[in-house]
Amino acid sequence: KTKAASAQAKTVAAPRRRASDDPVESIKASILDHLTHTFARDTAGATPRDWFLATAMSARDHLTSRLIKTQSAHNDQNVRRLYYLSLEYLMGRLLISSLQNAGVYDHTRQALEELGVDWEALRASEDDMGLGNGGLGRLAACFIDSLATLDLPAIGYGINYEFGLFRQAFENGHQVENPDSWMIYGTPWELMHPEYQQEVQIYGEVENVFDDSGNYRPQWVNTHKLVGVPNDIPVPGYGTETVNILRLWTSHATEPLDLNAFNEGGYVEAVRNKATSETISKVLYPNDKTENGKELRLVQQYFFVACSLKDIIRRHMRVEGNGWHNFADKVAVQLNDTHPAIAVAELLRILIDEESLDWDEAWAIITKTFAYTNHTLLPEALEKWGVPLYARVLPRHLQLIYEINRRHLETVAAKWPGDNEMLSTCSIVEEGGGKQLRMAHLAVVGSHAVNGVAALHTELLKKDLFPYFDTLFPGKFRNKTNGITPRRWLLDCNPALSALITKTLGRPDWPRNLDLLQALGKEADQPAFQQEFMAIKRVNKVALAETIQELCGIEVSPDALFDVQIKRLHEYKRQHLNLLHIVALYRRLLQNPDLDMVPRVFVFAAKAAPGYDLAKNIIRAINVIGARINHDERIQGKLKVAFLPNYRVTLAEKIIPAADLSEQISTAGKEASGTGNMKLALNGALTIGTLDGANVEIGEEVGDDNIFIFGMTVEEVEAVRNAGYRPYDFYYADEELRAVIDWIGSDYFTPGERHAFAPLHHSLLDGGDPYMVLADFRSYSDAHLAVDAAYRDSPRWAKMAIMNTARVGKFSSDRTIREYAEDIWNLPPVPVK
Ligand code: GLG
Repeated sequence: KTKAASAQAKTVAAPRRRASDDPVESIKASILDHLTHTFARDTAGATPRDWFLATAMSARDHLTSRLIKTQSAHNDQNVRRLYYLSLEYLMGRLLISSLQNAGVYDHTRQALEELGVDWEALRASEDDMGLGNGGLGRLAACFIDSLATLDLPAIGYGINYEFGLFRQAFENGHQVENPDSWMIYGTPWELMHPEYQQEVQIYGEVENVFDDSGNYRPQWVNTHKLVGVPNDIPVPGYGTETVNILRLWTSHATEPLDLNAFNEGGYVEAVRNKATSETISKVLYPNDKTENGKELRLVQQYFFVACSLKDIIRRHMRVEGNGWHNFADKVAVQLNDTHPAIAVAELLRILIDEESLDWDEAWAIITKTFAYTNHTLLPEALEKWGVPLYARVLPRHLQLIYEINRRHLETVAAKWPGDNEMLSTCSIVEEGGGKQLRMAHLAVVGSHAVNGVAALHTELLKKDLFPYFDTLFPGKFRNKTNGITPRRWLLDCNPALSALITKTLGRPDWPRNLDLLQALGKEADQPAFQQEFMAIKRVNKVALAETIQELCGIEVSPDALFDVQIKRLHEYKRQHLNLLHIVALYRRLLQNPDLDMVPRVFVFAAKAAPGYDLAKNIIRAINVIGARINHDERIQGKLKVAFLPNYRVTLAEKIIPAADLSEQISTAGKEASGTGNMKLALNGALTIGTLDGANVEIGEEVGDDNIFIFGMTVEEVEAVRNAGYRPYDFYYADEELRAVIDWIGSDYFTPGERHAFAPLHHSLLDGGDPYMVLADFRSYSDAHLAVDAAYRDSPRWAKMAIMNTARVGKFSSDRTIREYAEDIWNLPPVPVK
């Protein structure tokens, strides 16, 4: 029961809201109004969730009027818009960011306080909107925040999954997955718009029919119809009037009941179509970097692309004077990875089959409209679809893709006459062993711009992934180094540091201009500032220590060095390299209990794809070995290992402000960019990392003195691989490494259970150590000795931490989005008055 419960116990119903000049009073009235009239609760019986829902609705009221203003400004001026197509948006909670961006955060806090509502309980009752797997989905969420903040007319399109990424729990150290039913208590942020529903078709077959002019025309017939209903989430910019939307599609059947089937006597059969259609937006696929070619996934992709394109065309054509002639002037579409790449063929189908444009006209519109972002070089992540599956689900699109490819290969042949190998390398269709469609090739061919997500990644993209495409299409490939929104990842998640920054800079507008943080560099040597900065870090660590106690039952000291690795569990990210180092430290401590080392708390958080056995084995190994270390009194608490369950945006917001050290230890060349690295550095954590992805650029910004770089470079990795990498060479050459691996391979940590970590052990040795963990181990361990030495010198560490915060302004997603807008989208801002 909240304090309000007793204070307001006699209030049965709040009066209808009255306008008030006092913003706090009017927010109070609005919250009470929603509590009573939207949710039918009285203040006495209201739970924290009721208060959350009422507060969210009150916040939404602030946004909807600005949303309407924004949309009419865009419509009236017939502006050019950017449409961001993404199968994932990892939004997290929306309450604080909505209030902050709408500029009513302080007033709302005060209103709730005056109502006697427990703020912490209220905000804890919001479920994360976890409609994404990892970096790709979170990037989309940061981007739409920046688009609105920069007053850019933009709409994000995606799927309104009923179940987001699974909720993770541990049982005996094993990951178990539970469904994420984030919608069951309602979704206060979503505005449903049945009037904008779209009907789309799928399956069926292609028939050739005579058209009016006596020509054969292919027609897509006997299709299955689906309906997409949009749910809009308002996306407010920070410090501006603009409120854009994120439009997420929910799938429905066209007819709730199949009357034919019903008349034949089967009620269940009759409703089945409805159930099948609704399956499409049911659940997010939980794979971060593998595509398993499942039909439902392809159907999801097509469904959301087809609905979105129809909606885009509807919006364009309803303006008088608009037509196909100016479509590409008004419409820019960004494909977030190849997941929406079918859009290239779908727009072609519309233009040719439905609008009767000729091929060249249609193709010109398409290549002016689309641009594609690549997020990874890992071969297992590059989408390919079997031709037979495509023939069944999207038969007309398959024909069109073949024709796109035929024309594309003519260009290839003209460039490299007689070179058949070049044809098969560049083809959209992969031959041999069951034909497959290479979606990345389709996306490159159908777009005017293709970008990588960090400087190094873009270089490798041009050199290794699409070597001939860069020659074939000069200038098409560009870099757009990723960024993160400083609103969520500093202002909202680290209020104490934010207040210190505002005070020190003497201005509050740094969340809109992150380069202003540079001025903090002048304070980095000042003992008083260092103390304030590190005192905030310590308070954040105390809070995280409480969370660790709560979630893991492990007691940790806030005086220890908090060493964190938080990201999806993937072999290439090398959580197992971190584990080898932990076991090495443990062994050193057992051999010498008086070893002088800075006490460390290793914090992990990561989900593994449910079908990814090695990743799950690594989770189990960290949990089980960690538990043994945590309970070993011989090492006097110098080492603690905490694996926090159910990593998600909300947990990241808790961990990041409390981190001292940020582990970014992927094998060079494998992590396209990384974005957690940026969030941690911004909050004053130092990076221990390889020269991979955006780590390279973080190093350039903060300077060599303020980062711990170790391990092989991309070139060295390649050279070692070409020379024939043998993990056993490193195993035999390094006594400590050998002892550590043997120990993990023994049943020491799992008495009575042999070979518990066999998959991990196998991967490191007989499996060939594909990500070269052993080759980088010694250099990693040495880098940690340098970390230890730096941390002992508190003023030096404080200075390094401050320098990180001061110098990472480049990684604001505002900078990234400005670059996309200027270089790829040609998209001017439209201020809303
Ligand atoms: C990818 C990459 C990350 C990248 C992110 C956003 O693996 O390195 O930072 O996209 O571009 N699929 C991903 O998570």
